Amino acid sequence: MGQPEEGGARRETAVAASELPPGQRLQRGWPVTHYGPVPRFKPDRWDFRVFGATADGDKHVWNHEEFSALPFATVVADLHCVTKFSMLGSEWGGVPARTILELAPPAPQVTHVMVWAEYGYSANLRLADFTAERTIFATHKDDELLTAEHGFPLRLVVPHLYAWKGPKWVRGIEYMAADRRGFWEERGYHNLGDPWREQRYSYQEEPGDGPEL
Ligand SMILES: Nc1nc2c(c(=O)[nH]1)N[C@H]1C(S)=C(S)[C@@H](COP(=O)(O)O)O[C@H]1N2
Ligand SMILES: [Mo]
Repeated sequence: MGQPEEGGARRETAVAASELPPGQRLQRGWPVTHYGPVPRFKPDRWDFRVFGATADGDKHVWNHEEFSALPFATVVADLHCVTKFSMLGSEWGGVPARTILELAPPAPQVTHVMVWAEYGYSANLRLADFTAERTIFATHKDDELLTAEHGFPLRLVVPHLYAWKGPKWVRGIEYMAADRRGFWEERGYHNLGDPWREQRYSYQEEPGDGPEL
């Protein structure tokens, strides 16, 4: 026997060559990677806020029950950590970022968003990255509710960017009329974070890629 295992190994090599961004390797299982402690979910205190330059000038707030009632969708996407491991082909379930944009539209001058999470973690995105078809606020992965370590009750998944651009334990979105660096973008990571262009570190940035450091 042993035939299936060989087949498996061959497939993995093929996957690594054709589907992984440069410098990434395939990861078995799902490691937990983040800075700081895992927050405890308090359902009665949890809310999701859209603020900053909204079209109507108001802050939009959903409590957990209201957020859970928003239309559910799924997206198949890979996760690429800048520390070089990738996890391929997960099915993320939750609320598409586009749904939030329709319910709480940004003002015309908005060019970027800051995604805010528990304990002040943040990640900045160009509006186009946020409105991308597959960007999703995930509550589920592969039909199972997220665990606390993986971001329960809500994490952002931005399939086409490195995973630090998708905060776990996300609590809100700030609409911005100019770019501003988030948590890792201020600490040496690339302002844009495209894994296919291997935009890992801020020293690789070209003029126009981000605000002055
Ligand atoms: N709030 C928060 N979200 C975060 C991080 C973090 O430090 N804090 N780390 C990011 C990084 S670098 C990665 S690779 C992924 C890891 O997600 P996982 O632990 O579910 O694999 O979460 C991202 N989201
Ligand atoms: Mo990461």
